[in-house]
Amino acid sequence: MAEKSKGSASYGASDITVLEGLDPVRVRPGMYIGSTGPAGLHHLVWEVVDNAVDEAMAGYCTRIDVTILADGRCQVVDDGRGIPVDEHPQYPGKSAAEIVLTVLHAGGKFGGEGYKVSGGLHGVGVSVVNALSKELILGIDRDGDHHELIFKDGGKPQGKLKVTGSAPRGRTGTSVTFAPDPTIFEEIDFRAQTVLERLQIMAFLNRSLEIRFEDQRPGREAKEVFKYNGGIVDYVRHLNNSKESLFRKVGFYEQSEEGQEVEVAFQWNTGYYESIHSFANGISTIEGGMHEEGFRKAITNVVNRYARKRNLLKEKDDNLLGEDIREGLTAIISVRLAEPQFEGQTKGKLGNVSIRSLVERATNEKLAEWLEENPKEGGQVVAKAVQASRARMAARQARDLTRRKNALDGAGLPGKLVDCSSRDPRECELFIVEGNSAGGSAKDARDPRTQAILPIRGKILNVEKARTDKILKNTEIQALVAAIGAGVEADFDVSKVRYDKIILLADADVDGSHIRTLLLTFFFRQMTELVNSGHVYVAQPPLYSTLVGKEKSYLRDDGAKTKFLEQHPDHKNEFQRLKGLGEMDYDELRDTTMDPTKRALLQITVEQAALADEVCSILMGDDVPQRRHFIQTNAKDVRFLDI
Ligand code: 0RA
Repeated sequence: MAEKSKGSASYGASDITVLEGLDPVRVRPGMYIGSTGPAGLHHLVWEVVDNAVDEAMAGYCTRIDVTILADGRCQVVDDGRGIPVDEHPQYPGKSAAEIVLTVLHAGGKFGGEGYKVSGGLHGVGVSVVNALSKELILGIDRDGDHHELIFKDGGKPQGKLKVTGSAPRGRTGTSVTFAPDPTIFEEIDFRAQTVLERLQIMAFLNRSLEIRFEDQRPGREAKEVFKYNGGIVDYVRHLNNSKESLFRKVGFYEQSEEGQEVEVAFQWNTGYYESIHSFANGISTIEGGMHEEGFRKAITNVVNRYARKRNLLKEKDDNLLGEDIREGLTAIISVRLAEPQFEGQTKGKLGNVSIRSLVERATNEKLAEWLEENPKEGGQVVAKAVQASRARMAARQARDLTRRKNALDGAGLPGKLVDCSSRDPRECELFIVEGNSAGGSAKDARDPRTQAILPIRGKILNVEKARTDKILKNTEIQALVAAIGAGVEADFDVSKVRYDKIILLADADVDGSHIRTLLLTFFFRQMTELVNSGHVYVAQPPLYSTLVGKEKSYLRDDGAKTKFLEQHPDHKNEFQRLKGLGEMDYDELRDTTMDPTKRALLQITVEQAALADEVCSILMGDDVPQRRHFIQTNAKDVRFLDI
């Protein structure tokens, strides 16, 4: 912190800037953007885009252009009012724009009435982006003038905001062009797919806002325009596109009261999973919260009341449970409120109690109205829920059966599990291995104290196409559930998981890839918490081996092979493609894939549950042309596939 100047007269604006400067951001970037890895890098983009979206929400911006420039910098241009350029009352001699870019949390501090900050992913402000950039160029079109100010080396202004020309005719707006600081971030390469996914969701959540994306990097050129006049109705349609919808219509209602508003869009599909995705001020609330609670409570009431009124549920019948009603439901709940409280492990849970009653009231009134007005669809919803309740009872029997069988089985562990000796879950790992022969080498390669092996025979059941009762009768799935030891589906309790890491180990070929996808789908659908809390990993056995002198080198993929050739320009041996895990000796398998000190694991994360949901449906569902298209366009994306 700056020492206070002695002469009182010299205590002025510059001292304040020192006190409130950007250094803390550079000292602890993680506190402001979560990490300095790829997620943190992309937060920079979200922060700038969120500012522009706020301007759109305030009603002043209709279009946002996000461009990754040829040199790798990111540029965000909006057609809002433009950040104010006049002198800031509290900072004599400095423009408001300079303050917004150099003072933490300055974004909403002025403008009084005019500017209510709402989004801002973490509300940290665009000054954080400036602090973590090697260079940032701010452009503002306002009052007919084009203004510019350049910042360098973590947000140092290079002079004052200046008029450098006139604004294009009638244009107002802000442009921010920034180059992330390579000394702060592990890597500074923006991933187009990540940016696109986020921009599309932004466009869904902000009806009629046009968001354009362009990648100008050589060899990676791409362009995309997102604009949805239906808003979240279009979002629901999009999500159900990969599924068979129960009816054509998508329902919608909204309600607002002082300081907060809710929008809901919904449609059922013929599948067995619920996919309710909720957002608060455009931020995904992956852990749910008050808005989801209000919705769930009300939809259960409304549908039961409706079913009884129409005599689709008789007096003697039990009420339908919420889970019966939500089977196959795709819904988006989007709320906006003044001071969102994000809680929970990943700050993905909305804590504001007042929003619960708003969503509950809105759903009670308006969903009931929708059912009255759409009797055909209403009947279909009830019929599906009744079927689901019957399946639920059958599933309970299957689950009880599984439990009883396990109880008879001594410790309740499946016979083919080769368990580890440690009983401390924090250090234990479970390798799920495809095929018996690979299972054999994995057994020899493991550290028997901390590493357990569960061989899986052939392809497991595709859980996307079966209801819970059938899923639980499958022996491979029973073995998985028993080995992990934390129950399944509604009964799943992540605190009981017997291993810290659940690692999928399958061949690097098409079959292995299919097995991996089936397993990931199973975990995502039936043990969602396991995935969300980061327990699931994919092992990465090498794809190539080659001899360097007498030493065998292993290379994970084509990228590693290319790098190897760059480092060994004189390398003459033709590379060997490893076909399967079974081909490796146990010591090779240990050294390349299993030994915690040498291996590289891929952690499975679900940044956007809606997206993972969609991917599961596409990969495991019935729509073959759509699946083919997905695989062709995403084949290089190692997160899910490596065909
Ligand atoms: C403060 C006050 C006003 C607008 C903005 C900030 C503003 C910030 C950003 C960041 C990206 N695009 C932006 N657009 C606007 C209100 C200005 C007024 O009252 O005219």
